[in-house]
Amino acid sequence: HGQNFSYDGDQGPLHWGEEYHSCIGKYQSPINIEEHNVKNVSLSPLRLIGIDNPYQSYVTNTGHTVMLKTNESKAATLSGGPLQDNYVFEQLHFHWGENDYEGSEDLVNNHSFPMEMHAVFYKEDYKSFNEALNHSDGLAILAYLYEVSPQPNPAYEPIVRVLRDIEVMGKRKALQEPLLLESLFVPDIAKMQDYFTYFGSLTTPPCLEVARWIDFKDRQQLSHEQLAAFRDLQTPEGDKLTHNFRPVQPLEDRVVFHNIP
Ligand code: SG4
Ligand code: ZN
Repeated sequence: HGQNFSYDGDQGPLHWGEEYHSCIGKYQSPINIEEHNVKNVSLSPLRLIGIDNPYQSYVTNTGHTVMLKTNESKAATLSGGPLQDNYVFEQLHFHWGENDYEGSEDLVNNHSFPMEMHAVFYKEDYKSFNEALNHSDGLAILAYLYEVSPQPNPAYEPIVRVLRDIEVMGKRKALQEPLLLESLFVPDIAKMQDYFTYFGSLTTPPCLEVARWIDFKDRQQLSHEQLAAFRDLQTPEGDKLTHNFRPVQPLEDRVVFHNIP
């Protein structure tokens, strides 16, 4: 359950709502963030704790994305900013497109980016990720957007290097070295408080409306070759997973906030 979907055709995003009713809900993600239409706010500092220790980590080809988890159950906690409580790191994963001109889920001023990373956290009080999915304040998701650079980004090389070993759906592979989440989550501490935030959903079925999204304005860089490595992963059908982003959804009556550092 929850795996019975794809990014094209009969089971593509336009049909998700037939089986998963939340996918036609009012507060869906992703969205187009229009910078002229955000509400500026000054929230308490967003805090990420525990990310300065390296943790043994592994990646899995889920058939819909490549997902990274650590062997540590509380590798990192997130709090502050728009959040009322502590949120525990569960997993991170990526969304990409078939070329370097599309692939991100959220858009900014209708502009699409070649990749987006989601770091998913669940509310600590709910004890488990699955229990958190039953509550509208269950998840907090950090979203990172990428641009193409001539040089590879060394912080992502440990992940890119093992992708060839997990091309088939269901394959899993440990990273060679313990991973410092800080290198992915806080590339530049000076820019960490500059983000957009809004309430929305999971961007895949079952599209539950349980997520506080935090989209950093800072862009990270990946080379064309690093991006291309993701497109060689395979779908459940054994085709190439060339793209795995959901189209943007109506904002409806939601407000997107911009935190001014
Ligand atoms: C990806 O397919 C993840 O691998 C899923 O994680 C995740 O589902 C799904 O995206 C939706 O998450 O941040 N894009 S998103 O809104 O976290 C969940 C798993 O399948 C439920 C574990
Ligand atoms: Zn995602």
